[in-house]
Amino acid sequence: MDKKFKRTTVTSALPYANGPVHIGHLAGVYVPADIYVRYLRLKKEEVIFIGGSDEHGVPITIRAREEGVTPQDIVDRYHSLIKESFEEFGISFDIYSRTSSEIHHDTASQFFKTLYEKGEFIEKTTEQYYDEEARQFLADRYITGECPYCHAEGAYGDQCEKCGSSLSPTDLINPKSAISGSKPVRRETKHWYLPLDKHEAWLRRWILEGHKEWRPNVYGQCKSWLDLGLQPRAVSRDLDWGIPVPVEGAEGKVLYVWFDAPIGYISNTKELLPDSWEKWWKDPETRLVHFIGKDNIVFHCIVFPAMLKAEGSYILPDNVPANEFLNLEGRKISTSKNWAVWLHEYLQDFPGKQDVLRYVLTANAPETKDNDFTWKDFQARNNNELVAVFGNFVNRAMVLTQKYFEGKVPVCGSLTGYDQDTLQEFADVKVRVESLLDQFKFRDAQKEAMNLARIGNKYLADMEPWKLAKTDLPRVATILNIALQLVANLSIAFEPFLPFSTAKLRRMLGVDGFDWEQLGRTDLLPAGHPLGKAELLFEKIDDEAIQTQIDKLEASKKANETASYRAKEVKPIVLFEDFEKLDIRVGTVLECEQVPKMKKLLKFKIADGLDGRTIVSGIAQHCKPEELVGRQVLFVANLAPRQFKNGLVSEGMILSAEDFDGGLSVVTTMREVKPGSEVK
Ligand code: B3M
Ligand code: ZN
Repeated sequence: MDKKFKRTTVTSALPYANGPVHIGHLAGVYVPADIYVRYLRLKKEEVIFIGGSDEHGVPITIRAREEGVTPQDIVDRYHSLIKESFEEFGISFDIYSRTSSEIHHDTASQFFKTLYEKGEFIEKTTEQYYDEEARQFLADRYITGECPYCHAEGAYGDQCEKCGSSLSPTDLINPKSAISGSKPVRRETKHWYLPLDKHEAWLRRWILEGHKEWRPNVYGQCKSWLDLGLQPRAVSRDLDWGIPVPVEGAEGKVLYVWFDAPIGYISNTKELLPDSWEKWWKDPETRLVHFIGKDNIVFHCIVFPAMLKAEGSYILPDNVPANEFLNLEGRKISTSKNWAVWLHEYLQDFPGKQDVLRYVLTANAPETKDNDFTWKDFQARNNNELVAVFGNFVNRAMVLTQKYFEGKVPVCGSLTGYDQDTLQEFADVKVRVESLLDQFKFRDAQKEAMNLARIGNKYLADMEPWKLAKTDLPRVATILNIALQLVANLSIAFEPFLPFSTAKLRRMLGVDGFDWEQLGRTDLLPAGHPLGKAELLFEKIDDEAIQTQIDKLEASKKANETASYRAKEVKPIVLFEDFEKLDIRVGTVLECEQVPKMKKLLKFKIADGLDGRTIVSGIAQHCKPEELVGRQVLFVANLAPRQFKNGLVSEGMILSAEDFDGGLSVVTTMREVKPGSEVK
């Protein structure tokens, strides 16, 4: 650890208590955080690991309404389920608490008051949408309507998923409440805002100059937020679930969930260490690290630091190693479509195999880009790596020692060059694994650890001690001594990653534990040391078990496809002469490319039988540019040109069919026609 720090406070995102947790959560946040904390503990560093459930926010109230229960019922149910899943997977929190706790309500309330009294907020009265039927103000996500830019239906009050524009609810054409379906009305309401614009200058310096070492995805996201310019952000909401705004005249208002949730890290530390929590949050010699998913970057790198700074007595995060997303069998994990591997279900199907999942998720960790989990890969990594390499090596070393030396570590004689090379390779690993872990490169660090097992496995395979037993027992003793030292090393190197298996391994070796410092040493087990009983570390997973999982996913795919589906209601009748105003034509795609920095947009050069034109279309997530070049598409030729934020102008609109799951398929002609042909 950096010399200027004495201790580390590690937090991991507080999952919303409105559903169970799945492999995406584990891979993105909790396994990496746990690896890191276990590593620091092994190094005997001072560290605490803070977790908990996020129990406020609109989705929880909606869910409660749907089920006809109270929000508290919902969070009670999922908080326990989530907590249990984490325990079962060995996520070694020092505390896993919740934001509905009294101590959290007090802490967050006090935090708000301090900022309020210091004059760190501005108060603004604005008009917001109100659902008269549901009798409540509507959160941005609960208002849908037509996008004012691309005219797609179903845009949300905060963003259009089609063209990626960020919106405010009042931008929407024909807004509708997602709660009651009724047309919302505008009502005045007062809220408190954190003026992020006032914090922009120091945030720029602190992040853009001071934290160049942050992961490129984190740094990049912060930079684009800062470059767009920060705006004041409301920190209160009109809602009856949450922490009441502790100010007179604020009846019916609660703290915005993203204001109170990060304070949850502090409250949970207080709950854990009532007398010494402050040193973990206020001492400049404490290093604060937030493990999160990429959708939480702005809150942890910009909003929460601004809150902490405004309060005045807190330290700021030193690093925020955010991960990208994990997909499942090529599709985005989706709770509502049941496209997920739920942790509690995994454990029913694969009891005792927590480490296998931890291993596979780390091997595929979405550290630098979105990654894919597939059951076939899960099986292959288990069978070809954990079983065939790691398990096989350990098992051979144990069984042979049992057979030839009555289960006692044999005496090491003189070493050959090959012995020495093998040991040297092992010794170098410590530095490499450490440096990778220090940089939050868990995937590569685990790969290095696995390399140790490969070296060991190869060593035994090359030495073939079983063939030497009759002729040269002292040589067999040396080989097995070396092999056992390597096994002991594996139990250290893998401890942060595979806590269950390494505990088993220590039992098998008859030792209580090692320190990280001992990694790479070749005298971990003295000659004569009695080993414990050999157990199977990992076992093969057969095709049938994998097929069962694939079938399960297929079943939810089917269920979604056949879920009773009815097309959208038809729009009001238009006259023929109105239809004729629309000039739809066929064009041939000459060029098609992704628009830099705008993930959803593709830029087309279209041959239109005239001078050609440029069309920008928000379909990048649905098709690859190279698939479109040379194809004929339909486009609206007389749509008013539209300018995008980056200055790009779109001269028309390419027509696509929208599937009921939101997927888009570009419309084309049945046979080739001349570019510019009219569509009638
Ligand atoms: N509950 C969002 C999420 O689970 C939110 C994180 C809070 S961390 C303070 O993605
Ligand atoms: Zn749009």
